[in-house]
This record gives sequence, C-alpha cells and structure tokens, in this order.
Amino acid sequence: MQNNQKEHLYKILVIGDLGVGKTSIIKRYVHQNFSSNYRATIGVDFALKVLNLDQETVRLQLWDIAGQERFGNMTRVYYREATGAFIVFDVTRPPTFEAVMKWKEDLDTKLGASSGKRVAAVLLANKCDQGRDVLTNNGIEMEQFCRENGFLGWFETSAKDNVNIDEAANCLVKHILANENDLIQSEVPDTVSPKLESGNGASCSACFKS
Ligand SMILES: Nc1nc2c(ncn2[C@@H]2O[C@H](COP(=O)(O)OP(=O)(O)OP(=O)(O)O)[C@@H](O)[C@H]2O)c(=O)[nH]1
Ligand SMILES: [Mg+2]
Repeated sequence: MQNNQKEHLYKILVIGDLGVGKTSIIKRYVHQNFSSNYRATIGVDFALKVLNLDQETVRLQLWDIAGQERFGNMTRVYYREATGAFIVFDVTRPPTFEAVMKWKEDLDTKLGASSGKRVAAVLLANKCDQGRDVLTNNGIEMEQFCRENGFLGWFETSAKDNVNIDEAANCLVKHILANENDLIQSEVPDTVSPKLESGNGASCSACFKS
C-alpha cells in the first residue's frame, strides 16, 4: 500500500529543577501511568512518543534531563539540535519558578550560540492537583511572563491526574510544524505570501488560555 504520510523527527528537551515532575510528565505522556515514588534522574533519560496526525507522523524524541544537570557542564551537549523544549516548575515550590528563567537563559545562550535561533519553548506549571497553587492564580501575569521570556505559552499540568499534558505537547508540535512549513514556503522563489502584521511574532495566542 502506498503511504503518503510525511515523517518528522523532533528532539524535545524536558528541563526544570529537581523533583518538579519532568520524568512523571513524560511517563504519563508516553506510558499513561504515574508513580508517587521519587527516583531522581541521573544525567539524561530518553523516551519516544509517536503522534499520527492527518497527513503526518511526528516522532518526538523526549530528552528527560536531570534537574541537577543545570549545575554541570553537560547541558550544552544535551541541548544540541533540539527543536523544542518544555520547561517545568512545581506550583507548590516558588523557587522552582525562579529557576525557570535560569533554565531558559541556559537554553537560549547555549543553543542560540550554535544555531542562531531560539528553540520553541512551552512552560509547564506542574502538580496543579495539589491545590496549593500560589504562583499561577494570576493568569494575566503568567501570560506576560511568557511573552517577556520567549515562551509560546504555558499550561497548568498534573502528571498525577493527567491534566493538560497532551494539550501542551500539541501546542508545541503545532508551532514546530507551522514554523517548518513557513521555512519551506520561504525557500520557494517567486512566490509572495501575504503576511499579517504582528507585534513580536513570538507568542501564539492560540496557546494561551482565554
Ligand atoms: N501530586 C503530584 N505529584 C507529582 C506530579 N508530578 C510528579 N510528582 C511527584 O513529584 C516527585 C518528583 O517527580 P519526578 O518526575 O521524579 O521529578 P523530576 O523533575 O524528574 O526530578 P529529577 O529527575 O530529580 O530532575 C515524585 O514523587 C512524583 O511522584 C504531579 O503532577 N502531582
Ligand atoms: Mg527525573
């Protein structure tokens, strides 16, 4: 049988401080399960998620980077050739939110230096099932934070209760695919495609919650 599906393979980083739930989010997304036991990741782990969309098959190679790696020298190596990233914090622990900026900076400086472009990033406010969310109650401020720090958008997630993980991944994939199509179009000579004027072009209103 003829198969006209387009294939894509994307490297997606999952970063954020110790114990925020990176491994749990990936486990939920890929294996549909959750464990309350904490086993710190050492170095980096990998998982593969395959999405069968209408015309395309998207393979997400998820790089689950240990929180403690921010203090090591390996992140530059891990980040190489990444297409997208989730930066995760724990809504019950404010210092993990402060660390989001440090992770983002680490990512932009180390990746930007080699490729000259910014990686598509989505912010995840995890453990929203805990009911102790002192950080994201003000959605407007979160949206502003995303705009100022170059995130496509943010989602309240729970690996435990399976909240918004598929939605966040779809947001990231949608952006990556759209960007890729733009690039392909811009490579075709003698075509003029109308473009809407936009402020900074970095944020996607579709990804923000209304
Ligand atoms: N209540 C609740 N607990 C969670 C959630 N996600 C993760 N946890 C718990 O938080 C702890 C840490 O989760 P991990 O997924 O191992 O965290 P990590 O970010 O991978 O940590 P490192 O590998 O050390 O960087 C575990 O005990 C998880 O069960 C969540 O959405 N809700
Ligand atoms: Mg882990």
